[in-house]
Amino acid sequence: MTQTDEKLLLRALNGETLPRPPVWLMRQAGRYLPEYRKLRAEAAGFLDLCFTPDLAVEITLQPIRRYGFDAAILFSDILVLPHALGQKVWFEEGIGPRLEAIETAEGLDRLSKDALHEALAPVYETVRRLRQSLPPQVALIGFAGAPWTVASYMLEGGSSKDFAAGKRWAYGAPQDFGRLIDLLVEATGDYLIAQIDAGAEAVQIFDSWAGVWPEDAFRRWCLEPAKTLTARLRRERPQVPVILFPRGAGLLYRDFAREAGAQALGLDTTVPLGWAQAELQPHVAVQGNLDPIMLVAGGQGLTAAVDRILRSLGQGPFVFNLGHGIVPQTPPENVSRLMEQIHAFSAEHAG
Ligand code: 1CP
Repeated sequence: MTQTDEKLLLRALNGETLPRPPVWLMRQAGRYLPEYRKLRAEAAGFLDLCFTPDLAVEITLQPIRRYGFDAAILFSDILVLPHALGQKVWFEEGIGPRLEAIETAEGLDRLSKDALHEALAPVYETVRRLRQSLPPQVALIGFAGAPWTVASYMLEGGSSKDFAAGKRWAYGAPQDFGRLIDLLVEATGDYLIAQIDAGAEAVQIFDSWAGVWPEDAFRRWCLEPAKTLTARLRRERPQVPVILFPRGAGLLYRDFAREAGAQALGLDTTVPLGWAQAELQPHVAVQGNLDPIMLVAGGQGLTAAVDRILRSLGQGPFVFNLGHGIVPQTPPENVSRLMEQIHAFSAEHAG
């Protein structure tokens, strides 16, 4: 394939500045779409959606059909990994993810990678089918949670406001906590490589809760694992770009850009655009960072915010996205307006 035939997402991730940036949205499949809610209501449970390739493929394709995004992200969840390591995981209506919390070092010993690929085989099948059914210009993104973010759910037993369980392990029993992080680095690498072999063309690693640590702990539990994982992916599957999303990293985004070794960084909503242009884009492609609530509010505020992002980050290698996942209250027509605006920007800049 000549470079100009290559998919827009892959060109941007590989460092090209494009007249019109590729666009996809984190959590682009999901509860803001009526067609998702319909399938969800008919399914036995959320994990069944993730582990039934017919349903997972259909849900992945729904936002592609409706909006024409430049990339599809595999429909699954970061918590299928603890499930595949042998931890009990379920989703409670109205509450969210629940896990049988690991409370002792012996609890860690019961986790095992032995049945990983067997448990995740339906996810790989979904990836294979997606590669066959996506339109030729649409890139397929595989994903996993970063070790710390996944560990936080494993130790808390679900979502958390203060991450006290994970932090107590990290500060009070760093060796045991390190053992869990090491296991997750390995298992996540195995999992992403299998997604790539099934057809994923880029991978994103979500460290949604990276922003809760002091600097030294951040380096040890977020930056170091990201480096190890990225180095393995670049060594073993060098053709596939890696996007890291250390949400809330603040000034330490700079260290991620210089040290982590990924092709791209996902920026959260708080990262200043001028700073990202000056400090991050010389090192990596960037992705982001519209406030998801701006997409709910819509109107002129949305138009102005999108324009600012396009005019600043668009001057370097850039993928348009949100600064965190799309929220269920998002009016679907606001996403249509966003797409029109990005495509119009492209027409203006091509001429
Ligand atoms: O009730 C429902 O229908 C389930 C809602 C839902 C959906 C649609 C959950 C439960 N997960 C998902 C899909 C999902 N999760 C995707 C699909 C692909 C896409 O279209 O983008 C992805 C990439 C994720 C990743 C994920 N899950 C993250 C990282 C990204 C982020 O948003 O920070 C996290 C932290 C999770 C855990 C999780 N799973 C589900 C929920 C509601 C949560 C978050 C809970 C919390 O805030 O702690």
